[in-house]
Amino acid sequence: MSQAADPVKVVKQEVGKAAADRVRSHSIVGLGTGSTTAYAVQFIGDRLKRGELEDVVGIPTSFQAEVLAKQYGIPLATLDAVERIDVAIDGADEVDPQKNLIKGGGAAHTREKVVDAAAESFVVVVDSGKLVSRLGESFLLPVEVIPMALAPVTRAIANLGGTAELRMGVKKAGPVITDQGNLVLDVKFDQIADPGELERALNNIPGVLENGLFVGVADIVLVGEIVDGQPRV
Ligand code: ABF
Repeated sequence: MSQAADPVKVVKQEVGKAAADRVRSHSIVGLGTGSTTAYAVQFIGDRLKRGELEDVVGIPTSFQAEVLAKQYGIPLATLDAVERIDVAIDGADEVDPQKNLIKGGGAAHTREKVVDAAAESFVVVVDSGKLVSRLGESFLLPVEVIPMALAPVTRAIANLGGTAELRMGVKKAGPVITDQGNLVLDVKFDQIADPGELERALNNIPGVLENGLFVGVADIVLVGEIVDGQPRV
């Protein structure tokens, strides 16, 4: 008996496809990280293969994005080789009504913010479970920290009202290490009243490289959900 399709997977596929369908030929595309964006990368590759698209160049935001793009045949470039990014497609962990985001569940938010913020159009791809009324409700805020500054940064975050926890790897054998060779703190704030102010305050702490608040960066948010048993974007 065939297994019923996982509805979350179906929704991720649909929203990834909707984002891939927005890509035009002769464009430079920022390729995000995460399972939803992975479908967008796959569908862009499919469109290239079918000849629906031509002359697309990808700018990966992580090693994972680079591997996926190569797997699906999307030519890649680095930021110093392009003059612009036409569109960036990326996931998120939380989206608020103002299209502000928390990202970094995949520990890739530093390169993601560089690419997403540089894009003419930043398209976010999420399932409806990521929608929140206020950031920080359901997801800890990731903060990338250089290893030698872990202790003072943890104290400085506490002074901002946050409780920081070092992100450990899957087997808890050691901490997660970012593509830049740094550590990630996951921070609980009781409430994030002003995401823009907190984003600036965190990045102003010596030793913090980047945090997962993306305020005023997203242009379009594509939300996938199941309606009457059918996936809808
Ligand atoms: C990445 O996508 C991360 O910034 C974010 O945490 C993640 C969301 O992944 P998924 O689409 O798998 O939920 O960009």
